Amino acid sequence: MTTEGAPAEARAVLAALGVPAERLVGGPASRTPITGEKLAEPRLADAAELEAAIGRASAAFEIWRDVPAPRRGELVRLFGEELRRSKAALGRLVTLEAGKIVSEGLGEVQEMIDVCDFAVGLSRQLYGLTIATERPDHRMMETWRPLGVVGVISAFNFPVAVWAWNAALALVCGNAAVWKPSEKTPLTALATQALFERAAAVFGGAPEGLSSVVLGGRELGEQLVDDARVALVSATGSTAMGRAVGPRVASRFGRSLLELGGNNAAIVRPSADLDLTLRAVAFSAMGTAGQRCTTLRRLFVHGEVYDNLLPRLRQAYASVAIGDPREQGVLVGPLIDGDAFSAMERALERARLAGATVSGGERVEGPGGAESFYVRPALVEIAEHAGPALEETFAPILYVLRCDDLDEAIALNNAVPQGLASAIFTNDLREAERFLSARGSDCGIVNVNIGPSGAEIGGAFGGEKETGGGRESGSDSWKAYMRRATNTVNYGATLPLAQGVRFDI
Ligand code: UN1
Repeated sequence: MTTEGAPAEARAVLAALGVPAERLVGGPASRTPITGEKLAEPRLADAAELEAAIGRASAAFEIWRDVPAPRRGELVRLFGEELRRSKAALGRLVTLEAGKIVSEGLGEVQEMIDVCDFAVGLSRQLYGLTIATERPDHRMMETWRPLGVVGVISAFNFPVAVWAWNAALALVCGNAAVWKPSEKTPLTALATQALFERAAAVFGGAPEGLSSVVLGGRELGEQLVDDARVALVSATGSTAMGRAVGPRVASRFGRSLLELGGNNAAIVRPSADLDLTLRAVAFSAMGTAGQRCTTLRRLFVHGEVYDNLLPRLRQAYASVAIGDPREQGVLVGPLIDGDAFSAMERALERARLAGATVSGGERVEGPGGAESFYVRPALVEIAEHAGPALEETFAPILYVLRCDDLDEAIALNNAVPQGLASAIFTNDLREAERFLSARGSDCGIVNVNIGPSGAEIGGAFGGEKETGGGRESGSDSWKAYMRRATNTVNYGATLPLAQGVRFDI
């Protein structure tokens, strides 16, 4: 497989996926983190273009909400087909644009396909309840209705899958979608939109503007957030971003679905299967170069197994293959940019000053010289749960702390502002159940004997506290994309009032 010519390859893939060449000129340079080379210059949208996109989406919604849900599912099914056909090409573009290793680039597209399949099934299962009523000859039920325009703001690290979680559900639920992707990953967004348009052409009759993408920066995001026609803003990114978005949407009584930062932990107990633990920790902490919101960032290891696990972990950190993510065997690709590297350096410096033992963390030579940022993942042994360990640094840093007492380990798991993902490694049923219980982990994702990252799409995805509280993807997350109407129907000839109230005129 070629390890050169990222710009040429990206251009070829974009053309094959149907992105018109004129979309790729006239804007700021978009670069690959693999080498730092420019891939294209996609033109950004201005305020008027976003205004028009929301207008088209609003008009599309008025048509789409009347299309029967299983028929809406057909469009999503066709989109899933396009994704299957173009999995290799789009996965490759994810690698080129976000720097993910090949199998993770493909995995990201698979996650899109999976959520399309899920949404297609869902399109025949948007169930409401029938509820017992206290009045004779009455029927009470709830029905779920489409919301309107859904604004999707997505992050660079899952440049297309997280949009697909939102869009696939939003569409089968009868909504229109407007997408503002990360400024760092515009090309995969344009390619995804082109595939969506192919599916819409095969479908025939999808209203124009049903799903669109607008490229731009913070101001464009703010405009999307503030527009009263956008019924739901689903935003994935930093807690700082969510802190800005949430109140703005709330102030106009819009809905928001926030999927923000995580500072995810795992607890290792004496009975843990250490081979399995090692592999799970390695993937969760070093995979995607530590740039998943579910990345394992803190590890609490029981003293009885500490001196067995840690040398093996240090060895894994010292030997993991880092480099060009297109190369076979490489497991850790580049950080997204120099800012990510600086943030990592700052966190490690603070840890060192606080007396931590740091292995790894140094810059590693990559294919692109100074313009790309490859690092050895850092294993940071700390004596105290403090300092940078309490913060989410979007880079591969794993803080390790010895902790014997399970209650204390659970308290530490919960002692950060975020509440996304967590795990325990144990073969002790009582410990596992305690971690899963109401007194256990306070996160949205609580696992046993698998790491905190790499969730399947069938479960509801998201977390508590500063993670934002939203749930996307599986289970009943679809309800966030609909409004519930409670309907009471009187099929009798009298008018009995609830609670026995009399009002005889
Ligand atoms: C994210 O990092 O924003 O569970 C999403 C996981 C992936 C999704 C991560 N399925 O790690």
